[in-house]
Amino acid sequence: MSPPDPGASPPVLKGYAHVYSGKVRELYAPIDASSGQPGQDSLLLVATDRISAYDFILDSEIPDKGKVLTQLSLWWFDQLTDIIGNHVISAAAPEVPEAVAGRAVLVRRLDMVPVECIGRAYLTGSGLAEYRQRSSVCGVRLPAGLKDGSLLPSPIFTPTTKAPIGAHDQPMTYAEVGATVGLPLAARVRDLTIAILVRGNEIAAGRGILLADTKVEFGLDAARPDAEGNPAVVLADEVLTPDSSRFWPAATWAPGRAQDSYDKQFVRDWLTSPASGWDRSSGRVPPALPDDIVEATRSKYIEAFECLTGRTFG
Ligand code: Q0Z
Repeated sequence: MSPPDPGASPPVLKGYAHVYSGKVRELYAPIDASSGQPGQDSLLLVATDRISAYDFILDSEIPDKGKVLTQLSLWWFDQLTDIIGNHVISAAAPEVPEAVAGRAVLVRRLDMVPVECIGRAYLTGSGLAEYRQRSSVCGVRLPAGLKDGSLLPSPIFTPTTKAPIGAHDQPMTYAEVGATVGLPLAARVRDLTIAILVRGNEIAAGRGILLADTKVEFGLDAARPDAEGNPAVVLADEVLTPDSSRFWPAATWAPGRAQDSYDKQFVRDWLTSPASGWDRSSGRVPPALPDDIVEATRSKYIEAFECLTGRTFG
């Protein structure tokens, strides 16, 4: 993944200090009115309309993508509250400023579990590559004969390290997660990751969408101890969005080839077509997208939101 353009500065938000730029999101800390300093208890997560494809952040933005993904993530948090609590404080004014209304959430600042928790229901991507080399993924042995896109016998936990931006995350075994965070917490985040993916697929299944895999992040909330006095494990970041998960259209799912992407298929097809004039292996940045590809892609994000939630977007 190419790092964000160092020349691009994040928008100034009155009353918030910018703390970090992600690939497609920005992180701010509210400035405490009495001290005039950034607070330590909360963060403002802002989703932009930026989009990535083939490990590049594209020059073109997808209008409303930030809002659609933020609203979808909030809806999923509500579908998961019986499995796990979440970090959301408020998604409305005045905690969320007008300038980023609909695409930002004020969240509790947590001690993040330093592991990318990935659950896979179907085999593809880096999981498939690892399977072809050694018949296992992150130490989980798999049956012979699986293909690109195969449904796994049961969902698996395939954690990775959190690499700095621009670098690639490295697979971890479950034992390595245990050595990093302790076995009780390793077991907890593994079971939670699988439970979130299973629930997500139960809900998505009837709505024409398959969730091939997902990345979730957990944090510890010291302010909310559990029954044994340990800090509560809380679901953080975003959840079950097309940016954190592979969404596949159920209608065209067919193991044995790369699956269509629910959200980015128009972008990928155009970038790899002669029309774009771009060669993926050239190392050059992809060209800007034509308006019709931008509009078709916007429609797919809205379609996924409306299809899953049963709500109308906007
Ligand atoms: C999330 C990220 C970005 C959005 C840190 N509740 C939390 N407590 C502490 N840290 C985080 C969270 Cl969500 C946290 N990220 C990833 C980066 C925009 C989210 F630029 N990093």
